[in-house]
Amino acid sequence: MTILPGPNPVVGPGFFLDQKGTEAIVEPTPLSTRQLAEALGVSESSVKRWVDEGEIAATRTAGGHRRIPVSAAVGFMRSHRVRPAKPHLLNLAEPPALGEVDAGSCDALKKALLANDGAIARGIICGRFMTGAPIASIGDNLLRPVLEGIGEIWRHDALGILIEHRAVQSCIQALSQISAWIPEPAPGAPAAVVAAGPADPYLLPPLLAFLTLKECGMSGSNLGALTPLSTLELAIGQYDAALCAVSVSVPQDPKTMPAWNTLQALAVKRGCALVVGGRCLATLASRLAPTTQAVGTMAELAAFAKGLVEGAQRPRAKPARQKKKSSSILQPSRGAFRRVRGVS
Ligand code: B12
Repeated sequence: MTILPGPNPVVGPGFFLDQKGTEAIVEPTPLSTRQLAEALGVSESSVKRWVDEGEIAATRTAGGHRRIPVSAAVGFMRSHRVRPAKPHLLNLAEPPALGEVDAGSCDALKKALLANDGAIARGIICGRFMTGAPIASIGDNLLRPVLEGIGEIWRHDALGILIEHRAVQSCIQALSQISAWIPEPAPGAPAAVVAAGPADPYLLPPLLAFLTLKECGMSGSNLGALTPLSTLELAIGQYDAALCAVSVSVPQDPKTMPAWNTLQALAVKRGCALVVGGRCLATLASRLAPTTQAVGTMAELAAFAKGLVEGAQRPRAKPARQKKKSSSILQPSRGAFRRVRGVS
């Protein structure tokens, strides 16, 4: 695929059109201090000062001019809760509101997806991330309820399935953009492998789980939809994964249990935490081994992953003291893993 040079004025920086007119997401051109100042509605001298003080990561051109990667600008906005004054300069096509996820943003996103207005939809989703909402919150509180509403349309409208497919594509584009803004995990960060199982075509749940784990500082890979459980076993070995997250969005027949049992046994053997979640988790949860974590939301997955990452950062010479058992807090620990919370 050939990428045409320069940001496309319609789709904004970060989204480029290839020669067939298909949108492709590539590393956007870094911003000048003037461009970022204009987008944020602050003076250029403020931006230069933030760069010089190390608040915003930047490179220098051969001529000595500061250049700010879009990911660094997003990182600054997130950590300082800055709302862009001219969001369209940052690929946010007039988001109606910025900030944490609220009912207003759900309504606006649903409206944009129904109208097939991908740019507005992306602006709303990316806007939530830019101004500080964690990926988990975007998944649990924005995409999940909005798609639940969209999922009812097929019952009374033949266009329902078309609308669902289009909506999922717009969400994937926004999440792919966000993925580029999440800082790369530190060297040696614990790895995670994520997938939806065999016969499970749903793309958003594994993508959200992967980005949630990436935001928590884990490295690894999203194998996507329709992944045989035996492939996940191979991936756990290849990545030396500390965590394997499987999304279950289609009902699990008891006949699938042998494959699940093999995966569970392998995870225990390799000291890999196996976490399952998803809309159809109830069809599987009661048959899972006690070593497997069954969790309902991305927020719970994030809490679990944070514990794992913190545990991996602790110096090995000082083993963590045995914590008191809790009935409501997930307590991950690489190698010595136990279930402290489940779905009944
Ligand atoms: C998009 C969609 C499709 C698309 C999927 C496109 C794609 N490749 O992803 C297509 C068109 C293929 C499709 C097909 C079908 N679909 Co459909 N689909 C949906 C829809 C609208 C959205 C699903 C989605 O992505 N949601 C967004 C995600 C983020 O939300 P979520 O899955 O709930 O995930 C959250 C949690 O569960 C949790 N979670 C999920 N995974 C994991 C994993 C871990 C580790 C953790 C910790 C947490 C976690 O976190 C997420 C964020 O909170 C739903 C509506 C709905 N209520 O969900 C219907 C829906 C699931 N589909 C339904 C149906 C009936 C079908 C079809 C049978 C017929 C049809 N309508 O086309 C086929 C069957 C497909 C199959 N092989 O099984 C029904 C299912 C009804 C039921 N009883 O289960 C629903 C509920 C629509 C409805 N109201 O009738 N569908």
